[in-house]
Amino acid sequence: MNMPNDTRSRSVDVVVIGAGFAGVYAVHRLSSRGLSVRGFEAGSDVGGTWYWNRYPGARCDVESLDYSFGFSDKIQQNWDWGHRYSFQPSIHQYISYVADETGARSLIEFETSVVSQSYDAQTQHWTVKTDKGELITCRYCVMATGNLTAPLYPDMTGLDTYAGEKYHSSRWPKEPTDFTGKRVAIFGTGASGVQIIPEVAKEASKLYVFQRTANFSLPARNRPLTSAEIETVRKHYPELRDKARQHVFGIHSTPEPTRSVLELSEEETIEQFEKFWEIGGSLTFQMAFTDFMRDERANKRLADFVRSKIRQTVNDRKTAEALCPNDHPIGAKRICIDTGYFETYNLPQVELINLRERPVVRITPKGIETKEGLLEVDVIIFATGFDAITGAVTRIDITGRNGLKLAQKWSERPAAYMGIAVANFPNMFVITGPGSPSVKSNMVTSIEQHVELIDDIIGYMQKHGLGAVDADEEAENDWVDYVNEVANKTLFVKSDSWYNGANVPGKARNFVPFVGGVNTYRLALEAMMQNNLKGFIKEPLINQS
Ligand code: NA7
Repeated sequence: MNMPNDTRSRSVDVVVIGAGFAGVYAVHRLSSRGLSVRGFEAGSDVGGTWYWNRYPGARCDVESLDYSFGFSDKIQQNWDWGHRYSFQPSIHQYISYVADETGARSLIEFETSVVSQSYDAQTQHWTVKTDKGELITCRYCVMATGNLTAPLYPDMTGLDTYAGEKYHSSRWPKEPTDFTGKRVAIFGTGASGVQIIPEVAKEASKLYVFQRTANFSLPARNRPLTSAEIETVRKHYPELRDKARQHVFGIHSTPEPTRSVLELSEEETIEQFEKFWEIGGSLTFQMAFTDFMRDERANKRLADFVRSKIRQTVNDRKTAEALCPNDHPIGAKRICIDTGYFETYNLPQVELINLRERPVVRITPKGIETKEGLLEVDVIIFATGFDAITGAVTRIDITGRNGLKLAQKWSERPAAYMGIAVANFPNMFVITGPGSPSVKSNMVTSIEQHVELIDDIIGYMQKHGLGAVDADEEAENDWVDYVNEVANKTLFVKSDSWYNGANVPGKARNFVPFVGGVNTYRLALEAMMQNNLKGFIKEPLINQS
């Protein structure tokens, strides 16, 4: 074992790549085991998603009292959440506090990206290279690279010639932006666009929203938390965290559904949905009934209800129709939650451009040319999403056994055994990787689960004198088949979305997250551990002296 926690060392036990929730906890947890750990982070601070996505209006769509770590009672007792759904600055402050409180920050090198890593089977070690040219050897690589990290920019003719300001939602500057009096165009009406649009509309003299696909969005009804709510949760954190761990989505605030919406009459359904609409949030709806994602008739009830709300809210009929999603079941793309999104289209300065009818011909130095002429703008905002789940991993040049490249392996199907280990890439662990609940769960619960699993696997290896563990290819294939089988029984597969890679030109089409639930997944992981790392090939430690 190397010198514990020596950040100057060129050889450590573990390299952790990324310093969001996953990286910070992994650094803390594995260094607490006595391993020497070094973290690398491209940004200048911890936070990951909550460091990069600092656009106006950025907030979480999971409730604050759920979206937090349970591993330290001191941390959960000390932290004060302000709102039902936290804003980006508050989540960023929280993860900074966790990094300081645990001491993880001192083991992380910032503004340093890992560019490549390769495995040497003779030594059972990885060699990791950073963009500063440094080489680090380590036994374990933990990919805490995040699921929504690698931003996508549209490939538009003439984009390079544009002379105005350009922003991507996920690469927002640290300095405050001010769009007062400016003509702004925004591309993208996913979760990020839906949050940005009402904020920018308050400042801009003109806002053009370029929409390719209309999205379902529900009101967040965000509000400050009361001290009584906070105190109740504080008192019961241990039970609530346990409840979250056993919950299909990994949350404690909303119990699991037990009945079908089809048991209700049409009138009862509307009455119930109206109540949920007032409560706000998307899980309020999604956790109420068992069959929204399993039965097209159930799904249509909710989709029709939301479409009727859009028509009631948006004054201009043509705009309202264009905003009504009609090409995918509700929930098959992530449902947005918003604050005044549809209402924004009633403002005189806001104009929706339906790209299906009015595509972009080219970008010019002055603005955006559609077939109906040039729209001059001072600012273009891209809220065009990510090469999700796999993108942040495959953008690193990763070489496993026998020269196998991870990007090549995943070009056909992004396979990982139990969503965490990739065959032929021994001792490399992908936190919330493909085939784990990841983005179809409360990310913080899933991150804790994976970090603790990695810690347990390493503990097992140390106890049994193992130098490497590698996912068995057959076990990996069986797991991916199972993930697909579970998804194919749902309506999640009935859309072109970033869940299945459809948003990235040329990317393999596979439904990537495990949608069988955090609870089911937990049982599978426990069975794997109880069966002595079933599905892993175990190699004894090669003595290097
Ligand atoms: P999303 O959900 O991937 O949304 C991206 C949006 O950008 C979506 O509306 C896309 O339309 C649109 N898009 C992408 N490329 C283009 C081009 N070339 N032209 C026009 N419009 C385009 O990313 P977000 O950042 O909003 O949210 C990601 C997740 O973060 C979210 O689900 C939460 O979990 C948090 P499309 O639907 O592909 O037609």
